[in-house]
Amino acid sequence: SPAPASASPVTVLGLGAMGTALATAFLTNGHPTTVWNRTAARADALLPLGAVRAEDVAEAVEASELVITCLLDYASVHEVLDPVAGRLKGRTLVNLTNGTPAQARETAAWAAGHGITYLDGGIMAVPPGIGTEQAFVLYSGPREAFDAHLPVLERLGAAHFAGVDAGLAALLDIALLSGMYGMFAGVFHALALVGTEEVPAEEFAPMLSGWIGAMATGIPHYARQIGSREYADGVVSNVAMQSAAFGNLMQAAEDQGLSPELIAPMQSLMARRVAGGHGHEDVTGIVELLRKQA
Ligand code: FVH
Repeated sequence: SPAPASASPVTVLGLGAMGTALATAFLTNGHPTTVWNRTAARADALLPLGAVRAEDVAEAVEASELVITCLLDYASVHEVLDPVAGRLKGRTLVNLTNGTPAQARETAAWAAGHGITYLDGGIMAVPPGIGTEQAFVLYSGPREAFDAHLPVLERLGAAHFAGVDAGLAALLDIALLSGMYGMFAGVFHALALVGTEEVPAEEFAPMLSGWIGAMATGIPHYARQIGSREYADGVVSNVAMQSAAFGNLMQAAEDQGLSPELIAPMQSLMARRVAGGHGHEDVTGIVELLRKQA
């Protein structure tokens, strides 16, 4: 009979900052954990926690039915796994390496061709967050494989099943990261801008955090407009007004000796949308200009 979930063995391939955090979460929850890393010394810190260091990838793969990869990119995943594809047959591979939906689907097809059960995943946490309430991980692939390994996967953080299409976890992951980097762009520009007048960034930070949080409450409204492509629904601040105000953001950056390159793309998109006769609509309409057929 299968081992109880609490004792299920796991193999972790890749012991960078994230792979080490994953292995630590399994070890501290009592899972027999076999680890492998290209640079073997990175396993040293896990040995006192009970990790078993495999001599090579083949040995690591054969140690567990559940094999987790967390490597730099999909090229390194294939570099590591292609030579041991035969040994992975009949096992479940959960690939938590960041990548695109296309890479996830290509790897799922590769796995299917070798008789490997494949779940693709996207980790929405930084390494110190793994195993805490802040962490969640997206998975896509066969539902039964996700369900079967859920008690183990939940050691890492909340497990969210994105769908049976292997590319969906990566799609959501990339979308969430896109939101994060867009936020970073505006926030970093704002912190640099106040610094041009020697306003300490640390003093300004709480005001900025509160503002960003308040603006984020509009996301469901924006989602309705973008989902329906009805950009005139429920407009509070039309894009013609916002475009005019945005000119001040650009001018202030120049006046203060700051490059506007983190925020500049919004200006041209808004101006194009207004020029196209959509000035009365909401700013969300700029996504129409992003679609390739536009
Ligand atoms: N760290 C984070 O904040 C983010 C959070 C969200 C998820 N990402 C993704 O997780 C993947 C791993 O990220 P990481 O933080 O562990 O990255 P590194 O510390 O740089 O470790 C990279 C590991 O990959 C190994 N590696 C690289 N190239 C190869 C290769 N050709 N063959 C075999 N292994 C390779 C590397 O090995 P070594 O340099 O120690 O020998 C590390 O184990 C990543 O997709 C993030 O986007 C993290």
